[in-house]
Amino acid sequence: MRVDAVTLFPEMIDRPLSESIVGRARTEGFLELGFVNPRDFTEDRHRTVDDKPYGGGTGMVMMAEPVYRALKKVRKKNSFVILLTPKGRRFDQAAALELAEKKHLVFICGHYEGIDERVTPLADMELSIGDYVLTGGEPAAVVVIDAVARLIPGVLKKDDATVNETFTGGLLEAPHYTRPGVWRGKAVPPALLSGNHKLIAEWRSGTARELTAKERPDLAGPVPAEKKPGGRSKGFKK
Ligand code: 6GU
Repeated sequence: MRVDAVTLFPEMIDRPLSESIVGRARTEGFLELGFVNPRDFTEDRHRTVDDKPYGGGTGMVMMAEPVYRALKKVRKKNSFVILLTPKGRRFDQAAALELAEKKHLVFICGHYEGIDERVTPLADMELSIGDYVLTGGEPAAVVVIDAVARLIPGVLKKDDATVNETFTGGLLEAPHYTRPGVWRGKAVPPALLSGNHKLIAEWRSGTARELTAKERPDLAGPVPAEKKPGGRSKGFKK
């Protein structure tokens, strides 16, 4: 897959996606990642890419023309163009699976207060990674590209690593354990030590179901009747 990012800050995307699994996917050619900087498509002495918002207000707005020219440079017939913006469709695993089917993704990253609204029709999709505000689309691009890259066949060693995992089946995944069998008095669930593959699979699916019902009853998937809405998630317990 080829991915290009239209961004004023290519290093914000390039650096985090040079490590670990995605870094290797790039060196092995599963993922080609390129960058195009709107600043390189300006013509004034100061290479201006932003200006004050019409109607007043704080912050600066990215001008349409440099973004348009940068996009024009990388966009091909088969490109799927994604505008990263907090008002976009919420990114989730289903969206990652959709994007993993594309040959060429182009991400447009806004910065400052956003991009001139008139570039929006240039995109095939507007995407947000959640209901909070980032300084720009670049961290969101890292998140989306990471989630998509690991779905490219060959990127993960075991093909089924993406089959049983959290969200793909509409459930959270059962927890994982490794050696030692007893760590500081805490034992690994006996089913996992049984060597009985059927028992292990049953433990994992049962545990996944319970965990999802308790922590994320909002998730799709087979949810037990006793699901209780409004439960606070683990990370927020006092
Ligand atoms: Cl895609 N961009 C910005 N600036 N903030 C966000 C976002 C994107 N997704 C969530 N917050």
